[in-house]
Amino acid sequence: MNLLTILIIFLTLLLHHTLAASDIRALYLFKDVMKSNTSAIQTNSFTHLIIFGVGILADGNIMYYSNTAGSSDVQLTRNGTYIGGDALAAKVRSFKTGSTSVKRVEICTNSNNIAALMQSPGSGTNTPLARNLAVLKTAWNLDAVNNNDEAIYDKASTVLFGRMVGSLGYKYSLVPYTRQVYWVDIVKTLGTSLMDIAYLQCYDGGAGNDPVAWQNALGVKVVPLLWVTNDSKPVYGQTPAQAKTKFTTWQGRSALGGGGYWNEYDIEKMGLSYAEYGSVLANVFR
Ligand SMILES: *[C@@H]1O[C@H](CO)[C@@H](O)[C@H](O)[C@H]1NC(C)=O
Ligand SMILES: *[C@@H]1O[C@H](CO)[C@@H](O)[C@H](O)[C@H]1NC(C)=O
Ligand SMILES: CC(=O)N[C@H]1CO[C@H](CO)[C@@H](O)[C@@H]1O
Repeated sequence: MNLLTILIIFLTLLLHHTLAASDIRALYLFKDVMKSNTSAIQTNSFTHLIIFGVGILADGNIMYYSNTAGSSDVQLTRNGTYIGGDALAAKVRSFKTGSTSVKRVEICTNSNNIAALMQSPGSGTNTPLARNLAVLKTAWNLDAVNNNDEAIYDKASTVLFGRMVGSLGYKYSLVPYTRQVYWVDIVKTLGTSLMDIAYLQCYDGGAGNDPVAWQNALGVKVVPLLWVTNDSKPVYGQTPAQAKTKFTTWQGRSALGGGGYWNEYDIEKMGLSYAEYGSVLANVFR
């Protein structure tokens, strides 16, 4: 073999590895991050954390809604200033620091107020919403905004908002459970360098979803999500062994982006093991 052949083989393998990377191991954080077990979250193979319950108000300010007994809602921004407190900022920043497997932290928002805000005052980077998202990104050291629209599905405002968060340096991920045609259109319009990950709900309303079919349709890496054992909708709960079977079957059919779980509140409430759920992901997705 001459050097050129070796180089071509090397580059082909590198490209294949890049395209085939299936190493996203996601965990949705439903419980107040001030109350959940940070060190367990950091040390059990999870690479992508998505903080649930971040909401956008009609005036463009941002809230962190408590889903945890004994916690209260926290207003995070006021007119372009971070007011969520140093302790909360330090907590979120800590996920990616020290001894940790975490590489990316996202905030998960629904689409309330987005259409009205994109109408007025618009999607410019000097609007209150853009300035609030910019200061929050810095305060929390965030990487992405996760679009959890399950109700509004307005393409025009979603595209404007997506480009706005992109211009602030965020990635813009999605987490659908239904409406594949709508999401294919959104991904196609925004492009996969901005919309780079599709977490896919494969429980509850999305229990029938096939992540391989979604990945083929969307043209972006799909990360199927399973719901851990829980007492809220027990029928959708998956033990680590059940999750391993599902993830292994999907991954055997086609290389996915990775896998993940909804959610750490149930892991703690039900006395489950972060290590067992994390090692299933570490085993199947690398
Ligand atoms: C957090 O999880 C670790 C295991 O990763 C455990 O050793 C520790 O006791 C837990 N802390 C609390 C406060 O539950
Ligand atoms: C919001 O901030 C802008 C820019 O700093 C300032 O011009 C404006 O007066 C502020 N509005 C309020 C209500 O504080
Ligand atoms: C408390 C409770 O009902 N937990 C259930 C959560 O989901 C799993 C899987 O379906 C059940 O085995 C548990 O009993």
